[in-house]
Amino acid sequence: MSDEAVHVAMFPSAGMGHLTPFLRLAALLLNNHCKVTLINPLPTVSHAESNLLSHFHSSFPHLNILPFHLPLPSSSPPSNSIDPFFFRVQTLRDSIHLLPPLLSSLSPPLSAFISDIMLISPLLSITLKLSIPNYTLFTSSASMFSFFSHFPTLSQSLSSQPISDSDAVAVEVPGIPFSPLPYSSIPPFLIFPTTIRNFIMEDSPNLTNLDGVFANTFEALESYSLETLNSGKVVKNLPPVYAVGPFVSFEFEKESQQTALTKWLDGQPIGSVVYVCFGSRTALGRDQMREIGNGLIRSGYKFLWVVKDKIVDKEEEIGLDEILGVDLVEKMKEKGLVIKEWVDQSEILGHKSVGGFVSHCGWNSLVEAVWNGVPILAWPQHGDQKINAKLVEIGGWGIWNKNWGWSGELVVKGEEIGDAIQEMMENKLLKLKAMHLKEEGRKATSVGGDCEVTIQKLIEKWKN
Ligand code: BUP
Repeated sequence: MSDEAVHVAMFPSAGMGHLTPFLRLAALLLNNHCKVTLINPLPTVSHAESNLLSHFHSSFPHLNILPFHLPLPSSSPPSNSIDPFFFRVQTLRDSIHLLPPLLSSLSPPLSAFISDIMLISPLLSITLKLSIPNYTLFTSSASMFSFFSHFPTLSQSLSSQPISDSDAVAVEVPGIPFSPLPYSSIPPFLIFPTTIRNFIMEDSPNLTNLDGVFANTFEALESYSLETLNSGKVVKNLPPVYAVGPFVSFEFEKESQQTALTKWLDGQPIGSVVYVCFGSRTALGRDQMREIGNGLIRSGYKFLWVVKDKIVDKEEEIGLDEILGVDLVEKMKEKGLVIKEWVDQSEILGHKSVGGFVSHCGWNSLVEAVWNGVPILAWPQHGDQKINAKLVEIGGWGIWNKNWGWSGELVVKGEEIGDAIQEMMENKLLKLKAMHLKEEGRKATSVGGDCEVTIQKLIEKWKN
């Protein structure tokens, strides 16, 4: 069988935090002469997703895009507060029965199917029927994957009653290097009955039916979790977890309007700029954003801050003056750049003038920071982010002030933020650790490194 006959279908779910790693893995497979079919649910939720897909297709014209037109959802989101990306996951799961006729037209026959973790249960009946080896790409840390795998067992001991001191109460989670995990670090939507919790309760037991799990991580970053997962100590009969990270950004991710940013960064001294971004789906409250502005000024460092006012970019319509207030915008002018547009974050983190990253600890952002040796001021907001923040802290390449809580729990004051930024920027040990991980990450992706060897072995396996 020729390499080209290895045909992999990939099915991401919603949001840039999921689409980006899928496309980075797709690029790895395409560069290794696989045929890739990308299932593309339409319409996309955000502009950022449509733009990235179109850039990707221009870079890889031989990518086969399979449009998957979704029916209108049978119900509207229960309230305005629901995250539209979560709602999309629900629609995808409800629509999966429409996929088989589209798959049957694919040629050559599929060698493997790689789907988002949130889609594995509804997809299983299809892939099992068609006898296609079934993989998932887990888009968060291996620690978080341990949590996900162990969740049905863990859920039995979780109290749905509010706990008065949620830092003091902790639960054991095999595979997490800092277990026991305090209650306060468990994603709140998994403690109480929610749709996402129901999905995980359904999906987690199905992990043992998969052929493998891809993870955007590497030995030096998460050796404990990888070892524990792969030795069956988290869940018996779990399929292999393949560490194929750190995923690197590709040419298709370059943003044309970035030139002005790069020019500004070029003019700053090495390691002097703080980069601030809370990911593609976190819109902080305006009070909190104004405190961040004050904190950045107080820190005394130059900064590049990506502001998001709405969860979905299609709804961003209000200018910075209104979001942050004219006075603050004016005061910040000489000290840094504040932008509302999508930026090429990987390129920013790779710029020599960037010395620290105030991050929500989305996994892609953290891996991009590692790739570039940039220390972190962790400020987790939702979901998996406290688990990821703790990994940064124990790895010694960032700091985390746990009193800052989850998004919206309290408004952290500018003084505290400014002081924490100074601490991150001035702590030489953080930089040393970050640089060490950078070197290890580069080894993992170099010729003969873990990432390349694993991908090559899997491609060989799929040929047979
Ligand atoms: Br905003 C923004 N440019 O302007 P995470 C984000 N990104 O390149 P999230 C940009 O989006 P989940 C921007 O580099 C990363 O690859 C960033 O993923 C990129 O967080 C991605 O870090 C964001 O995992 O997703 O968006 O909260 O909730 O799935 O973790």
